[in-house]
Amino acid sequence: MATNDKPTLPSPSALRAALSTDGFVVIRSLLSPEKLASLRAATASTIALARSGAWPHIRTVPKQFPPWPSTPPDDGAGIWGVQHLLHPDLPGHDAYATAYFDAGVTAVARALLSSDDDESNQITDDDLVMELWNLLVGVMGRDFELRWHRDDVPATLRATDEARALGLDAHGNKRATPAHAQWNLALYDDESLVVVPGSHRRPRTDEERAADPFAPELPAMRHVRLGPGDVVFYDNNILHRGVYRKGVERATLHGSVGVVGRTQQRARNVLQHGVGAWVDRCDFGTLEPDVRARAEGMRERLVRMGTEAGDVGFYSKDE
Ligand SMILES: O=C(O)CCC(=O)C(=O)O
Repeated sequence: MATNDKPTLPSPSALRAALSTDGFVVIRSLLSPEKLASLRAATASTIALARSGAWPHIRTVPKQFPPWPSTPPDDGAGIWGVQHLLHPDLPGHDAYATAYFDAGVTAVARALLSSDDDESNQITDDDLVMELWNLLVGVMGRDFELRWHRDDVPATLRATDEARALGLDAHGNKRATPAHAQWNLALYDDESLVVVPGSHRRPRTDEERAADPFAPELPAMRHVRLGPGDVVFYDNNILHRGVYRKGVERATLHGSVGVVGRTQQRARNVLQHGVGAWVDRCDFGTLEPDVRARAEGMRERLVRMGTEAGDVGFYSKDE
């Protein structure tokens, strides 16, 4: 597998087939060693800043869903994530912008958001919308686990409503091409993400419904094992969870990108994370000209989408 600036990617059809069948697709060594080194240096500083309480946009243990407090908990439980890597006030935001708008990452996203069946439904850079770019970090205070969940489908739904919310037709196929792509890009070995392959295409089984939300085992579940520079793109409505062991080094970039014109639900999801408060001030001046052009276009489309979506509030899947 190539580890230079132009990694060898599976074909667009192969990427879509894997995502469609399994609900996730792993691409090895997407990052060059140089980019990996630069991102590791940036994340070391960012993690120290966030753990010290000097960066307010964090995910705190033991809270799974937003909104999170703006300081780490007093009891030493610590943080499990850092939000808003493209925020202009975050030192290192330019390194994170380079990775978010990276040619390889966006090529995979474009492939996954395009259609096999419809020649006219091929996504270009001009269709992409900037969304979320966060960092998932190792927990230091104690072990921590996320419950089994789908990001956009509540666990309270009955099977027929769950199938509808998953966008499935009567044959279990997705009705529409996806509105966004989501990925984890690991800077160190990472096996925190656990998924049930294929579960994005069906309601939960009776066994899954009856299971403890923190069940350590579900039938056919799989730990997604990533090495440094590997990326997993996944359907965010696959049944999944995170399992974090105290003291394990983790710096995994966690992002999503949308498509212009595909559902307002995404605007709500993006804006609930507070991106609207700073997106106007993003600084992409240090990016290479082609990457900068892509970045400015994606940012502009987010601003437009935010304006059209109107007011949004936080929601909590804890409720
Ligand atoms: O830690 C992970 O990779 C999973 C994170 C996750 O499930 C989430 O943020 O909803």
